[in-house]
Amino acid sequence: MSNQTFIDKEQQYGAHNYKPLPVVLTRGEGIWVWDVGGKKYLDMLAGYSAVNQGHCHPRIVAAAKAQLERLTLTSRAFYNDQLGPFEEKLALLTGYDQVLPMNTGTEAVESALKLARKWGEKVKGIAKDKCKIITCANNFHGRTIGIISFSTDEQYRDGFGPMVTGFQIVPYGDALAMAQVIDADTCAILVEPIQGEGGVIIPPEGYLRQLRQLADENNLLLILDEIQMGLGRTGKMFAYQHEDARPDLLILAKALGGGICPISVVLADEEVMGVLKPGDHGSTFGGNPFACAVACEALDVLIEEELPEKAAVLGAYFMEGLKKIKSPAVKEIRGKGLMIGVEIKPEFGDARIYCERLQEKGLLCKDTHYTTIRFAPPLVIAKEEIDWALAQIQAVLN
Ligand code: IF1
Repeated sequence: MSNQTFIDKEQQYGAHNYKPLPVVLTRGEGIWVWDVGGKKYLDMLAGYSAVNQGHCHPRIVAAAKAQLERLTLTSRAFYNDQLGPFEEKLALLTGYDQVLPMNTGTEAVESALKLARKWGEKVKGIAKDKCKIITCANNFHGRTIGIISFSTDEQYRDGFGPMVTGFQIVPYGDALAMAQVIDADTCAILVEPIQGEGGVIIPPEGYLRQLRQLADENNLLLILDEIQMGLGRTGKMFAYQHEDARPDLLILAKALGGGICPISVVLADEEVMGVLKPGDHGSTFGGNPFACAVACEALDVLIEEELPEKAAVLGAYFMEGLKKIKSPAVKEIRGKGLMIGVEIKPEFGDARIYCERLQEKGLLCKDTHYTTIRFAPPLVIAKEEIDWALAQIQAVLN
C-alpha cells in the first residue's frame, strides 16, 4: 500500500490533532527510518528525543523481548522484581534518594507539581490551598488541564477552560524577574533547562545556577523538566550538569523508555518524596516490569556507549558545519549538544516549507514555532552521517 493509503485512513478515522509531514514510516534502525515505499530517511527528530539510543537498538530490543515473555504488568498492588533494581540504578546514577515511576512526561510533570504543593503545605507550612508555583513564559510541559493552565501558547489553552489556579508566569532566562515574584507562598519553580518546543531557546549562562540559589535562599523547590533535554541530548547526561544546578525535583521521560515504551520518573530526596503516603498518588502502568526492564537497558546503553559525550562532540561538529552554510534565509543557529535549532527569517517563509524540502532530500525534521527547524538526531549518529546531512541541508537552504 502506498503512503497515501495510510494517510487517508488517519484522515478519515483519526482525530485531527496533528498535521504530520506526508511520510508513512514502517521500519527503523539506528538513525535511519524507512517509509512504506522503501525510501530511507535520516531521522532528525528522534521521536522528540525519545529515541536517543537509536531506533530498535538491539540491546534494548533484546531486553524488551526477554521481559515480554516473562512478566509485563503487575500493578502496584504487588511488588515486582524489576521495579526495585530499576529504582536503585536510577538513584545511584543521579544521586537522588528516591524515584517515583509514572508513564508519560506529562504525568511526571503533574506528579512533580503535586509533590511540590504537598511539600509546600506539609513541610514548608504554606496555608491550605495557597501554594504558588512559578513557571516561565514560552514553556512546554505537556497538555493536561493542569499544565496548560500555565502555558502561554494561546492555542494550547483555547477552549479548554476553566484553568487551574496557583501558577505565576515570568519571562524565561530572567532570574531577576523570578526573584521579584517569589513570596512566602511560593513552594516551587518549574523550568526547562533549554526550551525545546519554545524554539530551542538557551537561557543565559548562569541562569540555572541563579535559580538554584534563589531556591536555596527562599526555601522553595527547584523543579527541572529534563524530559526532552535530559539523558544525553545536550552533551551531558543531564542538562543541569552544565551548571552544576542540581534540582530538588528532576523529571525524566522520553529516552528513558529507549524508544520502546513510555516510562517517566520524578526523582527527589526523602525530605520531599516522603510527603507521599500510600494512596496519595499512583498509576496502573507506572513501575510496570516491562517498562522498568527496558529502562534499565536504555540507561545502560546511554552510559556504556557514552552517548552524552558523543552528543557533545558531534553536536559541536554539526553546529560548526551548519554555521559554515552561508544562507540568506538563516537568522540564527543555536543549540547545545545534539539539540540544534536553525531559525529562518520570517520573509523566507515558514520553517515547515524547509522541512518538506528536507524530506525530499531524505532528512526528516520538525519545525517548531513556525520559524525554527530542529535538528535532533539519535545520539548514535556518526560523523560521516552528519556530513551527509549537512550536504542535504546546504542544498535546501541555498
Ligand atoms: C506533543 C513539543 C517536543 C516536553 C517537555 C514535557 C513533555 C514534553 C519539555 C510532555 C513533550 C512532546 C509532546 C509532543 C510534542 C513534543 C515536543 F514540540 F511539543 F515540545 F518534544 F519538542 N516536557 N514534548 O518536551 O511529555 O507527556 O508527551 O511524554 O504534545 O505533540 P509527554
